[in-house]
Amino acid sequence: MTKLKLTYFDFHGGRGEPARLALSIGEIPFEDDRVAPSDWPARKANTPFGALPLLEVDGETVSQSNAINRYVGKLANLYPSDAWQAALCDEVMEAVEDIGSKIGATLFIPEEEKKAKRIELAKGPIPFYLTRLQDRLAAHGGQYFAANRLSVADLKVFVWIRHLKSGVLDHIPADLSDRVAPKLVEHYERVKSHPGIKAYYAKHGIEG
Ligand SMILES: N[C@@H](CCC(=O)N[C@@H](CS)C(=O)NCC(=O)O)C(=O)O
Repeated sequence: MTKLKLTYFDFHGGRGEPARLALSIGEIPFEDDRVAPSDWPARKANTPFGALPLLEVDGETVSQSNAINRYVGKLANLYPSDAWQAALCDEVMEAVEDIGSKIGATLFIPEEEKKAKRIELAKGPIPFYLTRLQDRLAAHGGQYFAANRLSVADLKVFVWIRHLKSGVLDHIPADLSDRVAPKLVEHYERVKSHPGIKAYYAKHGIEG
């Protein structure tokens, strides 16, 4: 049997979370390797591009979150087999990367700069991506982003909306997505209520 090890930081979110969710929904056994911040400097040099997540498959390593999402999506039947639907799924995952990178750039900067940058993000780029994702959802049937069924694109958007709604991002109002993109929040609730997602977070003792 193929041996899988998914390595990411030790929190319930971020770029590694969609793959954890996909593997769990697909009931595919994997080693959930969670890196503590104190261990990261020593491990960074052993990664292909100096970053996480990483997936090890029978000892071979692949990095880049969306490459990993596509791979585990195929294993878990959460990636469209149709080439066009697969492109729609990819489009959404890359869009979340675009906005996620902008938000990520504000994580470890001085407080004043962080505040200014986040206020700007909450005024422009975040509402832009929220409404455009909502439009793509509506254009593709309103329930899921591709092939009218759950895919890794839905998981990636779910993880992003969950992060926004959690309120952990200072200066970005936790209700921004509710105000700007209510249909996307309905989608978040739809994904959150999936039995596989509920089981995953119940196993980790958190609400989801
Ligand atoms: N394009 C990469 C970006 C990976 C990335 O920036 N990962 C962050 C965590 S989400 C990281 O490893 N940061 C620690 C570091 O860069 O030292 C991907 O999609 O996987």
